Amino acid sequence: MTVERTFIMLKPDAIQRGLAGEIVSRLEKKGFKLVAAKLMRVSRELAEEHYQEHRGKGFFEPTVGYITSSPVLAMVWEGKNIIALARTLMGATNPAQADPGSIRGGLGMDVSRNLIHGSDGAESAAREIGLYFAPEEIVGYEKAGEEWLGE
Ligand code: IDP
Ligand code: MG
Repeated sequence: MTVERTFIMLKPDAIQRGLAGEIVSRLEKKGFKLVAAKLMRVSRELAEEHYQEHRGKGFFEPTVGYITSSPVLAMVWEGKNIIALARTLMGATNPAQADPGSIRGGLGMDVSRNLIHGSDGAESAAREIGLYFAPEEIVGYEKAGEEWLGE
């Protein structure tokens, strides 16, 4: 396991429903380290770039509309094997099928409002972090208790 960084975004429904604290808390309790965060409105151009792999699919336009409809909380989190671990914590894309203990499965009901985005691999993590953050916005630091998270 190597230390990785992943791009995690709380989508407009998470902010509007007042679930940002709950979701950030789950990420913190897992042991992940927050290294960048900003509340922002995603432009259509950025949303289309973010979801470029889905261009042409039926849910592309609605997803771009959803992501640009209201502010999001864009973040970079760091940890050993975090890309895969964060995907597990988030749960399946469709909250109706996600494990009820997961963020999507526990807090959401419908695939069109699934609360959270997390990078699905090392390449997409690097690409998405670069889309949303300038290098100087990412803040590395020593976090208390890191020695208790693994060997
Ligand atoms: P992921 O977010 O779990 O990686 P993807 O398949 O990459 O899932 O889809 C990107 C996003 O597009 C989803 O998180 C969700 O917001 C939206 N989406 C995917 N499939 C559907 C669908 O069938 N209906 C509505 N929205 C969808
Ligand atoms: Mg995806």
